[in-house]
Amino acid sequence: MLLSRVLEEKLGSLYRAGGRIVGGVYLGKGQEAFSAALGVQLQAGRDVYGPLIRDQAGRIAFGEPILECVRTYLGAVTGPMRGRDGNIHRGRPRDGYMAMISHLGSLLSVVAGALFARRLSGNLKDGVGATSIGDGGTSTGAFHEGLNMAAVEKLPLIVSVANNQYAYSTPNNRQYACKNLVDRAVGYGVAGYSVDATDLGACLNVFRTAVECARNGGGPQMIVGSLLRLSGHGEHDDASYIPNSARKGPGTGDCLVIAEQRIIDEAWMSEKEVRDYHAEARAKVDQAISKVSKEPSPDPFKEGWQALSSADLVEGQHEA
Ligand SMILES: Cc1ncc(C[n+]2csc(CCOP(=O)(O)OP(=O)(O)O)c2C)c(N)n1
Ligand SMILES: [Mg+2]
Repeated sequence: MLLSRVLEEKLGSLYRAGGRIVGGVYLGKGQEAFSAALGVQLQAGRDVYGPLIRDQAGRIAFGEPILECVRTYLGAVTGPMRGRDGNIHRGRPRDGYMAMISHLGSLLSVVAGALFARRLSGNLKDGVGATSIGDGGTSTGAFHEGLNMAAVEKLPLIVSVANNQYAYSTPNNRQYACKNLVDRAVGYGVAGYSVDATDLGACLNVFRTAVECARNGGGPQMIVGSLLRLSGHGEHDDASYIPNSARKGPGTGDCLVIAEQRIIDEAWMSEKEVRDYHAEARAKVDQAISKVSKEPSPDPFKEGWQALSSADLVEGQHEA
């Protein structure tokens, strides 16, 4: 959570400084607990993961080195997309780590499809798949089609719904008319859970339970976490449409601050140890940025045009 926060703050400042980052920067500020709590339950190699734009913490928890993130944002040819696709559109699909297409539901059927393909070829074993969606994304056709298919096939799919109260500038009361988004799980015959996504302990518990259920044949699991988006939609957006009144009250706090306070209150760590972790995270991020800054961009005369830019990523092809 902390490494994700520090990394994203750095990416945000590089974006605002101009020139270093092409395309947008989308942050998961305030969603780290919900995202990381899912990521730590998954195992690279065994499971499929399709993270979305607010899942930097989940990506790190899943095992993605921060260098892969920095190389993608800075367009280095050494990155997983060889500097050919930016920011959150990165992954290693051959390893079950899906490259994001869109934030609006399309990854649900991609992850469901990967699980189905593994089952048909006898490779699924006890693997599960997970992806995320926002409150706005649950209104899209892709979300409903994907979830229905996963439910009918009883696929071991975990869908984490981060209800951060806004879809860009659209508030919840203009987004859906059911009482709670978790009601949508019932309609598809899917197990549903609600959690305060600013509470790290609660998030860890709910994802542990859901992933275990999916591994043991319980079919799709949908977890709705409530929180508030603590950044703009992207760094180009100042979120001035969020009224101050929405920033108060339970479930609107900063999960990282809350988790650190709890760790100190419970005497699991001293304040100094927490500060040391901050310094360590800053050093790791600075090191990664400085290393990647010296790495080359792609050479258009040498690059091919595969959708997944390295030959190594394309199914069935390997670099010599
Ligand atoms: C078809 C389409 N329309 C619009 C967009 C731009 N867009 C990307 S994410 C987003 C809002 C998503 O809101 P939500 O699902 O609540 O996720 P959050 O951003 O809050 O994490 C929009 C409008 C898009 N990517 N695709
Ligand atoms: Mg939202």
